[in-house]
Order: sequence, then structure tokens, then C-alpha cells
Amino acid sequence: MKTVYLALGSNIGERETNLRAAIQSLSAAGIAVLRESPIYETEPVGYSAQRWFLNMVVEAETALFPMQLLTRTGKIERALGRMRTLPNGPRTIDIDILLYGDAVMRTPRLEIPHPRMHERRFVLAPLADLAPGLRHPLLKKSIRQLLEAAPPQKIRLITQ
Ligand code: GSY
Repeated sequence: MKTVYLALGSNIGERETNLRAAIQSLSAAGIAVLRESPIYETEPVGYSAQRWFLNMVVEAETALFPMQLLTRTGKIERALGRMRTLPNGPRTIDIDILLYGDAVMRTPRLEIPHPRMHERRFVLAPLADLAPGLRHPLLKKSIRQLLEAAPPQKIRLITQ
């Protein structure tokens, strides 16, 4: 069993309902969600002319290998009606693999740790709520330290 951290985001439709549906689907797909962060409302990064996101992070346990995990999360995104109109555009649900134990891997389809997690407050803030002392396996810094150093981004806590 591996402990994994997944980032969830939604900025289309009933955003909180989409997050909750993703958590339900993960549990049904062999990805047991152990803990959930609070939900944050966050300014879009990248393509700014879109609705603000709801973002959160879950800690989960799974026996799936990384590529199997990616396939399952991709299926859940599609099943929940993910539409990709623009490269960094709006989405019903996005599920990103942030960390897979302390594994480091780089393939054309999947990079672990997630290659942009350390620069995204919308990921680091909820991850720090769950695991502030966890060390990034490549950067060797704690999530708390990465959050302190991350570029500015408007985020606000909406649920505890
Ligand atoms: O990779 C996640 C999708 N995404 C987000 C997001 O989840 N939240 C915010 N605030 N901005 C984002 N830009 C992209 S792309």
C-alpha cells in the first residue's frame, strides 16, 4: 500500500458537488481516501478569464501502481464530464497526482512529484493543512517551507 496525495479542482457547475463526487468515485476505484483538506476558493492560474476554482487535497491509500492510478483518475475525470476546451481552461473536475509515497518518476504521461506543485498555492495550502512537515522528495523542503516561498495567488478558505 502507498500513501498518495491528490489535488482536486473544479470551476464549472456545482463545484463543491463535483469535488464530493470525485471523492466518492476514488473510494469506489480502489483509492481509499483517508483524509480530506478544507476547500479553498482560488484565483485561476494560467488562463485568468475564467471562474475561480474550488480546490482541495486528499490523502489516500492505494495498491495501484502510478500508471494504474493515472488511468483510474483519468476515467473518473471523464465520467464526471470533464471538458477540456482550452489547455489551461475551465474544467468540471481535475484530479492531479501530487505525491506517490516518496517516489520520483518522469515519463511522457506522468511526472511524480507533480512538476508544478511547488509553485501553486492552490495546491500547497490544502496540502499543508494535511501534511505540513512532509518533504518534497526532489526539492527536500517541507510543504510548509514551499508554501512560504510560493508566488502570490489569491486564495480563501471556504470550509474547515
Ligand atoms: O491543474 C489544475 C487546474 N488548474 C487550476 C486549479 O485547479 N486552480 C486554480 N486556481 N488555477 C488553476 N489553473 C489550472 S490549469
